Amino acid sequence: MSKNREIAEIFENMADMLSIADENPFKIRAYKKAAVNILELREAIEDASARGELTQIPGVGKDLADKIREYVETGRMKEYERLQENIPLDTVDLLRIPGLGPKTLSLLFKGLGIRNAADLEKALDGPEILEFKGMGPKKIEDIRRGIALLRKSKERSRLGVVLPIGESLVEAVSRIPRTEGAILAGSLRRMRETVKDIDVLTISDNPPEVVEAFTSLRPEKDVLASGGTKGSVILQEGIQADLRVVGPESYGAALLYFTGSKAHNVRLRGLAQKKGLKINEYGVFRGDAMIAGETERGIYETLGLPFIPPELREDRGEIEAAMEGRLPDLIDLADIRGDLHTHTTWSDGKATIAQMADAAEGLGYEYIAITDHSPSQTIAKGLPIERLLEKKKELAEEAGKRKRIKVLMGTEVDIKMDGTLDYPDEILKGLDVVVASVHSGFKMDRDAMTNRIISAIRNPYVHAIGHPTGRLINEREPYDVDIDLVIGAAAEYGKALEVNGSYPRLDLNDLHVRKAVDAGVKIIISTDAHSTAQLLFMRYGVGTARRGWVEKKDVLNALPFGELYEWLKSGRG
Ligand code: DGT
Ligand code: CA
Ligand code: ZN
Repeated sequence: MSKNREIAEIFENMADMLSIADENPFKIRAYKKAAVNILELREAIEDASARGELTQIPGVGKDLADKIREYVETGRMKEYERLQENIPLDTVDLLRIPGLGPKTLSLLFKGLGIRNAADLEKALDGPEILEFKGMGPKKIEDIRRGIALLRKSKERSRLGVVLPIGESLVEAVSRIPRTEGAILAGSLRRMRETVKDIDVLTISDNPPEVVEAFTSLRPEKDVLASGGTKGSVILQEGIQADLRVVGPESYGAALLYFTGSKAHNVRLRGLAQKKGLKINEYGVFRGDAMIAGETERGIYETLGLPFIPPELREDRGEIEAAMEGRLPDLIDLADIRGDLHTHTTWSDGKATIAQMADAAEGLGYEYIAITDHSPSQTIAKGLPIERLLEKKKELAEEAGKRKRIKVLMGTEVDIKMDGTLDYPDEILKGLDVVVASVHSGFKMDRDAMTNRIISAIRNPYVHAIGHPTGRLINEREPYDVDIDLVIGAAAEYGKALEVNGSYPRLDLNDLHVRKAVDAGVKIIISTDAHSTAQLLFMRYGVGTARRGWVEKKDVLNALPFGELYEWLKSGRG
């Protein structure tokens, strides 16, 4: 594993520490810039270091190159450690609290000696805090909520961060000799939006040897427990991973048990009891005789149930639906035929229209809509009308060159504070795909925000509402909105709601999207990709939709192009 990510993170932390210490802004920017460029490096930074070519990385001068080399060679960076003596990482973490910027934190750090969340919480109760600029009762309440969010984020990590780590771990486990069937279980397999740890299950006739190999896969990590059939480690990314090793006869039972959820398992055990059976992580038993255990399907069968997909196993009615033969036929990643919310270099994306179209074609898509930001999004380089028209020309050219994929001209148009849109209707009318989103004024009260979004739904040229609640998992609470009324309006006006698959968003969430499809609302599952790599976020969106009982028929971007196009054109007058 290359150290690129670790080193980039160290530089980001150093930049934050320097800004809390109120140091030279140029120095701070240098660390930040180096961090970004290291993340974008296409090789292991160790290799560049070995060739003595670190200074060829943009933004890396001699001073930073020395620090990188020191870390590559010794696993330490003295300057980083020296900074931490003064400004602990716990203090840097406080920057993640919305509304608490480096300037304020720097003042609190110096003035009140605030070093961590506990210090900050205490200070919020005292009178001195009100003497700091911008601090009033409302701000203090916001910071309190921010602290709670920060604490939660330390316990549970986001799906899109952990799933790739879990998958590479499963791959490593499957290469251990005398093991087969390595698979993810737990909340990761259920595609929960956040997860506490990584649960891996595998088969072997020699569990202790496999456990031993598991705990020494990567030398950097801590081993919490090792022995018998179970190993537990902390990965270098700071996430716990547990491995259980079972015999083939119990694989299905163990997979079912460790996939959970606990609530689902409890219900299954109850059903088994009623049938005079006992079910545990080894199998299903009648008296002493084991009657199932090898496969999950076999176990469900002994209970008189069809196979229940992991994403549904939350005791949210799936058992009843299974008993009555009305489990949903869930949308699959393979059903997705295109992406209807993406960004390019025309606004704040990293890839060009051509590159995004190529990547989408590579995924086997039939269509992609390019939906850059509208003018209000100045930071995201939203397009004024003249630029939008220029883009339209380039897009038409790109679209004309391609036979396999349709490239659609779209926008992610801002819903302004008063509920009007950031482009006039005449402009929207000329676009293939209009996704309307809220990107500002998050603090509006519930009624105003609800009406604001419903106004957008009423606009005849809007197709869908993007990330309808605005939350950022572990970072920002959703804005206050009556989602039931939004869903009602979408149903009434025949508009779609988005499941944004970008893993910090997953918005709508699983519960909301279920309400939406129950109300007959169509869904778009999109990635909001700002680079070609982010087109792969689709699987998180599909996972969330599956948790929300979404079927193929509910999803617009599972339609063949002709039918989608008809839907896009209908009702636009
Ligand atoms: P999380 O919090 O993201 O790790 O969520 P899970 O569901 O992965 O929870 P975890 O890792 O504590 O346990 C994995 C599975 O093991 C869980 O989904 C169900 C099963 N399990 C754990 N503890 C119990 C228990 O006390 N009773 C039952 N029936 N199942 C349990
Ligand atoms: Ca787990
Ligand atoms: Zn957006």
